[in-house]
Amino acid sequence: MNVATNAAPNLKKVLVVVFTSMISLCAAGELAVPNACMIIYDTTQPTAVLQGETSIRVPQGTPYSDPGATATDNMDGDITARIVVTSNVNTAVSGSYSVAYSVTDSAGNASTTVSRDVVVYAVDTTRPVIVLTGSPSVTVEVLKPYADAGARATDDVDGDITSRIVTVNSVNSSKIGDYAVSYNVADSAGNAAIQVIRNVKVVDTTAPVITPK
Ligand SMILES: [Ca+2]
Ligand SMILES: [Ca+2]
Repeated sequence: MNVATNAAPNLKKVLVVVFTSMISLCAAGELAVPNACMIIYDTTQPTAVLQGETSIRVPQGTPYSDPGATATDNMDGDITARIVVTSNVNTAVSGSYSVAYSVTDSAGNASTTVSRDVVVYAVDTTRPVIVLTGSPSVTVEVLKPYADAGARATDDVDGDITSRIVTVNSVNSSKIGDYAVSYNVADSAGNAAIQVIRNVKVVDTTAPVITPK
């Protein structure tokens, strides 16, 4: 009988015993050989790190380019190429979406999943509307104070934007003439309302008073 052929199965048994013992010791934290446990028994999960912002807003109908993520592992090093990306982003429809990144190292340890919120917002192309308060045409007596009645503005997206109205009031109530008060406003998307104007006429309808000397 050949000694070598008998030795091989025994060597295999010894190696199995040694290897499983090391794994047990590593699992119990009792193997005091530097890095040995990391080499044979990697229990450290890799780390995925988001690139770019954690929340991104995208106008509806425009392409979305994701900044991605990177991943590293204590044993495998840079494993960015192994990242699995899960995304439900649909820029055709406004709403909230998510892009998730996870990665697994060679030992099968999965990273914590990191994710990014992607908000696809409807693009506002509708002008706000300005509505005058009071009459569009006003007559005031000269030398009497003129108090403008103002206007209100609403937008389909921004709602009440009256406080953003820019009013230009040229009325000089101490001088007879025709004046205008103009109102302009824009919504948050930069759509300007059609300008509204109130005409103000300053007149003198008061008869002079004759005072005897
Ligand atoms: Ca690892
Ligand atoms: Ca609008």
